[in-house]
Amino acid sequence: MSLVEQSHAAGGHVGRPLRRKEDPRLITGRATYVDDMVLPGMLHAVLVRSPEAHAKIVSIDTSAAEARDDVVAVFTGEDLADLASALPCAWAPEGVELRQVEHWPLARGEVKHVGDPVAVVLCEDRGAAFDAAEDVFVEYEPLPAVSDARAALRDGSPLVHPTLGTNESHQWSLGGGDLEGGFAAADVIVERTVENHRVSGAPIEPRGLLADYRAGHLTIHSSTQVPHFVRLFLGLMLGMSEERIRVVAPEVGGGFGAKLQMTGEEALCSWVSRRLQRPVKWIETRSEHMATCHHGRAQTADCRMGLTKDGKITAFHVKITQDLGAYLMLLTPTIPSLGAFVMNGVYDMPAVHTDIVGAYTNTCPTDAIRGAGRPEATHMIEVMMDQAAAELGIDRLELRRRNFIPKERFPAETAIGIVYDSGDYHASLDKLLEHVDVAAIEAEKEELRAKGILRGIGFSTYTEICGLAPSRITGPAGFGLQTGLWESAIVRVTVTGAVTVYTGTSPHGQGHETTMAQVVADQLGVDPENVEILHGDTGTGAMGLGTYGSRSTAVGTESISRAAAKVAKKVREIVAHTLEASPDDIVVQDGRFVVQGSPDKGMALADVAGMAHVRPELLPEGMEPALEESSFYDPENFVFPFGAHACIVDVEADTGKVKVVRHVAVDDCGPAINPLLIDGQVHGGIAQAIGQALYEHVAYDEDGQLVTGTFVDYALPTAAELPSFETDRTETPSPVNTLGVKGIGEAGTIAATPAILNAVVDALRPTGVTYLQMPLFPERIWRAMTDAKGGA
Ligand code: MCN
Repeated sequence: MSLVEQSHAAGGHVGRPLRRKEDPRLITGRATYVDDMVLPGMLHAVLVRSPEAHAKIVSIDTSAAEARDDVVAVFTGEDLADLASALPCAWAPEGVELRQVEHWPLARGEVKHVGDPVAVVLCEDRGAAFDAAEDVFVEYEPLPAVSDARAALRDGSPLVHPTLGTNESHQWSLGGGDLEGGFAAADVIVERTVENHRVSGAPIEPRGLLADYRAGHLTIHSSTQVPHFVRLFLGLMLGMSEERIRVVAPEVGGGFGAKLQMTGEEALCSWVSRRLQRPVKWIETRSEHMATCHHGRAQTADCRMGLTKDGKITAFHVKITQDLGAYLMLLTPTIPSLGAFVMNGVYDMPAVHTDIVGAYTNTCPTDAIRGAGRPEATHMIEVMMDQAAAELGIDRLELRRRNFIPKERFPAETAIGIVYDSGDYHASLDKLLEHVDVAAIEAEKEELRAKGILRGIGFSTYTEICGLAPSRITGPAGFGLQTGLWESAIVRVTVTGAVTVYTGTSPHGQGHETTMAQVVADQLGVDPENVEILHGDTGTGAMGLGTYGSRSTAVGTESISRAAAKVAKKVREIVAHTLEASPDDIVVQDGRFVVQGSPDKGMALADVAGMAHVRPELLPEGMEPALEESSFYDPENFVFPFGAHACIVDVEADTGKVKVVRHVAVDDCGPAINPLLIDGQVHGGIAQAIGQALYEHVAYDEDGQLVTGTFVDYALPTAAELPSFETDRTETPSPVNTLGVKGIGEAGTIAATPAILNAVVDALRPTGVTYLQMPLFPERIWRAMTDAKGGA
């Protein structure tokens, strides 16, 4: 039994739907976001950004801005010559050489995309800084631009970085099994191009920071998911030793991957603060966010799936063209590789191969947005499964079942050599079908058609790779991200028995203060209300690598649990010593450490803590005083959550407008620490997937002008567009960690888009439409129906 299962069984706090401890301050406006912070002498930074997609900077005239009374300073790229380095280079999978250029916080010589910053204006008043930015006159000489990745790879395309001589940054492949043999053995080969278009993270709170350099030390509050990374890279860029830099992520109003960079603005404002010896605040506007905060997805894939006539997959080949945007951010080239790791999905595929080519375009850089590579891969696999089922004339759920990796096979090594930890794919599909009466939905289709409504149902069965950590695989010796990723934690019990936990993870909406407290509470026999979780501060917290890749539970909470287990062991030894029992007989029961079988013989944590702090002479011989332990946890493997989703849609036959009627999700993230929070994560993820499938699209025109610069053009779904989601779970523990847990933070975005697309295609089949691409805008659907009819 995993630790979480034991807690479930013992009626502990784990497994209970506790409400989030952090919510009262968040929903009563008592939380402190960066923009709430004010320091004496603080300046506001406003960036002057390029309106051109690609242009030579002929001159920048700052004199009019500088002449204004309210302007304190204006800086351009030339002023930053004393930065020790450019922004960090991107990591690449082992053996892949990236063609990349230096990326500076302010452009030098040329701008490469709309929004590329060229100057910064500093004023005491933010409004004045915006006005003054209008007085910075930049003369641009426009250059030819390219905004489409496939076009960028064609001969004769304008070059984003002429010094590289090509728009291709790199090629990379990951595969296993006999691909040629697999296709030769196939009776049917299904080929489709699958689009995962560009989206924005669009957190409610855009990015923002407050940098304060004084007396040789820099403190920067930043709305970031990765404070420790920011400190490391700030040190390198500013030429400062890390112990002089403190990065604090205060309340962070959503990230969705958009805040996992070391950004140019963080480096720029820190540099300005050092130069002017004054605090500098920068708060991103929504339009800036849309144009300059990295986007995600932007992958077009040519997919080929070979199958026998009775539906066994023999080979799967995917060729991805990734739109990198104008520069490589930290993870840009590795995003498709995360998808490639799980390109066989939940299926037993003997041969799988992913080829990736990265193309520069004159657009905002792309990087990780919730799911990062795995929504794209799942979309490719699951759309192809439906297309293959239709071509073979086999029921699409039956096709899936015939190919599922059976549960007896776990831990299951896939064709590319990744080992899936645990899974039961039949069980999650069975559970999904307990909620969805497919026959009844088929019957409803007929009735609704008479009213001009086309009803469709779509499915996806998925797995994903998360718990990003194992250095063995992610580090230079492996084939992943070029860095070891682990987590650390400190668990401290004060003299009065209060528990403080320091974690290196850095939540931005996930509710860690609640779920992490639940785990510690059960280990130490206290109430979760009395466990304080401190995070997001390099100055006081434990070292850690941040929150992304659904890693905080499987890596961060596991690390905390390990440190808490060490504290609990010490407590058991003290109690046993005091009560003259064996430590092995001491158990946590009803909030006390008691002798098993004699619940009246025991001690509360507070009593033990008091003794450990002030009466060391009463402790077992040689034991150090106090109760504090730490842990560094580097797991052996990733974890692989899985599940099955169904989506039911109605499409208006006259207009092509799609309404999601129901979305049912059965997910498995191992034993639940908090089912309420898991539901919240799944709801948010599905909403984001519905957004991608039906409404959201970051679009550029052919010249590289951003067409969707505000929420007027970039449509985020609201509650009005979304149904009430139906969720359920199976719980299959992971053998990788003692808690048995896997991640859930991205599952909704990973699983849901293919279910939606497959549902829309299912709805449209009577009209002759057999395939569609996202985004499923009404016009696109209407045109497909019209074309299928042979033109209106
Ligand atoms: N959980 C649980 N039991 C489990 C597994 C998870 O109770 N068996 C809970 C966890 O304790 C945690 C939550 O579910 O409270 C998510 O945990 P996990 O899956 O480990 O994901 P992370 O905490 O690492 O969060 C990262 C993930 C990512 S990558 C993005 S992007 C994302 C997301 O979480 N961005 C979010 N969820 C978000 N939610 C909000 N509100 N805002 C964002 O920006």
